[in-house]
Amino acid sequence: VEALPSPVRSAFPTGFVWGAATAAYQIEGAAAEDGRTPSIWDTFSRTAGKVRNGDTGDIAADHYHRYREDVRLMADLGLTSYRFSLSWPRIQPGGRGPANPAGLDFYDRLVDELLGRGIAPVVTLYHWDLPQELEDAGGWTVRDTAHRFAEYAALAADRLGDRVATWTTLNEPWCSAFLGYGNGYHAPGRTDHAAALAAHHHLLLAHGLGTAVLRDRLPAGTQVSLTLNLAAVRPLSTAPGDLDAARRIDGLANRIFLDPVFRGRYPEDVLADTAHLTDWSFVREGDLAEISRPVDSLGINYYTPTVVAAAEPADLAGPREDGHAAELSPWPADEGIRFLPAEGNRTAMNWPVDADGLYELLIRLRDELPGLPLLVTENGAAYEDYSDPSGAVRDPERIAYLHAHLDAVRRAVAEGAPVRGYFLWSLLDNFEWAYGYSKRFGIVHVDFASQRRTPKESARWYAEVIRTGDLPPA
Ligand code: PNW
Repeated sequence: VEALPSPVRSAFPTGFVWGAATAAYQIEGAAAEDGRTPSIWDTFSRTAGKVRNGDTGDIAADHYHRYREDVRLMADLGLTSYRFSLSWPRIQPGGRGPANPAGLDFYDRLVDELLGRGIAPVVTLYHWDLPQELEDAGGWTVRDTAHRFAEYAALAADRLGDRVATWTTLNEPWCSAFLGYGNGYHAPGRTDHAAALAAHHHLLLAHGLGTAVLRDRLPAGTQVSLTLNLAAVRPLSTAPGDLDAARRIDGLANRIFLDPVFRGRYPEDVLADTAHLTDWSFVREGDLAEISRPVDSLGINYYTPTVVAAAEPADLAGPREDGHAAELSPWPADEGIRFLPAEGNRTAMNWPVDADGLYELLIRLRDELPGLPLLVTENGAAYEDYSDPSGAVRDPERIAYLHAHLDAVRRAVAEGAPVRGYFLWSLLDNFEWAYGYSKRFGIVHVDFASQRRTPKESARWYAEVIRTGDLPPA
């Protein structure tokens, strides 16, 4: 580190939001309590072979019963904000009809607990737990689901809008559409790239309709946002084939969201690249006006960059040499594209650590969406479980990961990227989707047998960053 030119060192701006993030299905448990009905993740996790070790979110980190203790942990960390999601089937069982008061009561108590400790709630309406009944009626592949979402948004806003100042419609619609309906790695587990593109559009429509509802019902000044897992796409080389692969994946990861939301149109090249899968007739007159309603900020989740190249002729030639069937791709229309790991150490997810990707993304957004406030709504890493019998949990790799990424944020801020805050993923070890409890992203260790919480060394490190508003010397 000493040998490198020293980066611009400036503390984070005053008022910088220091947060941590979670999602309902990953931490709450209480899957069948107080009127909650199953979501697609309950169904999916009960389907053999979909989630590692057959894990489910039935109990998870039992946050539904332990939220007071968890908010106390947040206060000990010095968090100024907490990003969490609402469980749609808890608030509106079955995804239709009136609100379930008992479900809303839980979030009401949680919000009050947070505010009582000076922590600002940042609410995500949809972090992947679609009511199963709506999936049975077609899920995100049908247009009606977007209207159902707007109705659900109204129920949540009416109950919590007087105290929640920041709302996010969707978390990572890329995952909902392309992992949920494309390769089926996530719920509902469908494998149909044309359906994934329809789902993509209806998710964006839900964002637009939901934004309208929130604007209508929430007090003036309430912030409405959307969180995307944009990709820091890099071509392997400057060879024309590699550059074209990067253009195509940039289209399917980034511009397929940014263009409709911020410019009111779908990118022509993406429409052309996917024309053999769908004619996009699910896009109706007026949809793009709905989708491009102004938002107050953009949330970005970042973990690792995406390196792409043109496939080598051998890759296209038929069965793989190792005899295994090629894995299904989440990407519609990625024929002829190879995905390569970036350089760098790997986390327990096998995701290479590369903080420059976050810097590149923030600088790009600074340039392409001038003036739009940005929030890093997720960033963090899974590592092995280092808990030891003495109770200490040392996680030096996580500290190094966070240090590098916060430094990337700081560099981008110093160069004018309007980043207003950072939410670490995650507060607690939790249900890591298809990986179940086998991957731990928390800065607080959870013993899933006893539900005992133990702050890891990274939690103390983060608390110190928050306290000083600066990074310690590496
Ligand atoms: C995000 N991928 O998920 C989610 O928002 C979190 O709920 C999750 O726990 C976190 O990142 C860590 O995984 C992703 O395969 C899951 O590209 C999978 C992918 C991306 C994001």
